[in-house]
Amino acid sequence: MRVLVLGGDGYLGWPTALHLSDAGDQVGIVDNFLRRGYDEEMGVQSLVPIEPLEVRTDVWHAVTGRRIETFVGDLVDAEFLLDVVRRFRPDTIVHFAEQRSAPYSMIDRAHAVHTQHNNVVGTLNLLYAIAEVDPQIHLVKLGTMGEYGTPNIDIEEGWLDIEHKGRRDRVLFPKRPGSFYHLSKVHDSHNIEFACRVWGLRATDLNQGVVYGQQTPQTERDPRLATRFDYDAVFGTVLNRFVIQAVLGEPLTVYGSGGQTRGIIDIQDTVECIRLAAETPAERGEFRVFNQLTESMSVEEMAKVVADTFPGPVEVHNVENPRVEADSHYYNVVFTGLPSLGLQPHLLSDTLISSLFPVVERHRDRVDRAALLPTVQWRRAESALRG
Ligand code: NAD
Ligand code: USQ
Repeated sequence: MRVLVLGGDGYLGWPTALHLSDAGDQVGIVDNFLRRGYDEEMGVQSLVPIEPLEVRTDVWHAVTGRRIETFVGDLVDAEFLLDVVRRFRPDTIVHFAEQRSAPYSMIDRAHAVHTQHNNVVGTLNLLYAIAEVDPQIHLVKLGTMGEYGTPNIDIEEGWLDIEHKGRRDRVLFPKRPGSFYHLSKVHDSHNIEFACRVWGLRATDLNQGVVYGQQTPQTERDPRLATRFDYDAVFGTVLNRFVIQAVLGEPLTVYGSGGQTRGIIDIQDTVECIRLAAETPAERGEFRVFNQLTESMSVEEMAKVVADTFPGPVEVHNVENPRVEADSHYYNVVFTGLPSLGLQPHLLSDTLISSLFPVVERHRDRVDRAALLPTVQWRRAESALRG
């Protein structure tokens, strides 16, 4: 297959590009290095040093003999994107290229507008490019479990069969997300479903849970192939942060009571899910949704697994929750689509010991401890309104 990976310089896009290239696909990467720019804006850096994209692809070629073509530019630039899709002629486009931090989207108006403009307009441009160049192209889009929020009913895979006043229908699952970032994914999902229904495009929306981990069999082949690993309170995700806090002897920062439950997934399973979804495309006109997670756990339970697995003392602190989210709720997610395609999940406790603690130990001197503390408050807009 010819696969174009949008956002292929990022945390998940880079190891996915390598995984697909290793599986024999012809891979191209599109990225505008927006994520590297956020590091400068926030004054932080990846825990694990990362090479520039051209060095990464050169090393991959040296190690495997396989080439990955790169296209540097912005999805918000419709002409650029159309030109890339025309030139590369992909069978599949995997779309990771979005601003993906919930706290970043909640900093202020400018960051909320940037997030939704970058994400929604980029995806809309992509839908038009696919429709114009070749509607057969299969779009594999990274959505997020946070689109659903925490409803008091089971979370189905994207669609819900309902009965109302004696009539039945199948509707998109109702969404109640928790940040302007998560909302941007909801808007994307609606736009993609519309393009499938009206133009006959084919798409798989992967509602992925929180990812943890840093290594895949491909990135381990050379240190210069490493993917980024974020730990700061804006871009660091919960488990990656807890691991770093444990190794440094800092308390694990459980927000609120820690009862909030989330789907989680190992980075090695993420890249495999993408391969599975790409190799068994949706039908023409189909908007297919998979929930992409392997375990569900409350934040408190995540802290406990990290503390119990770490070979040393670990303190857990309940800090005031900077977010507005339910911390005591029902959570039961259906995820049968990806296992039915053959996914064999990794487990959190195994990855902590075999990979995560050692990686963090090696790079612990690069941690800026001040960046661990949460600064972005969800309630800020409300207090500003009150004056
Ligand atoms: P990341 O920020 O590390 O990677 C995103 C990449 O896309 C970056 O390299 C960035 O420069 C690029 N990009 C962003 N906007 C672009 C634009 N307009 N044009 C070109 N390139 C652009 O993020 P990640 O953690 O790798 O996440 C990838 C995707 O997976 C995101 O869509 C995210 O919402 C989704 N996701 C991530 C997680 C997670 O835990 N990391 C969980 C669920 C879903
Ligand atoms: N949390 C803590 N302590 C911390 C950090 C986070 O208790 O130090 C809590 C948060 O309050 C939240 C949960 O952990 O309840 C998850 O937070 P997170 O920052 O790990 O995840 P989130 O903001 O939801 O975003 C991340 C990725 C995003 C992706 C999403 C998947 O940044 O790109 O879409 O995970 S999901 O959560 O399923 O929507």
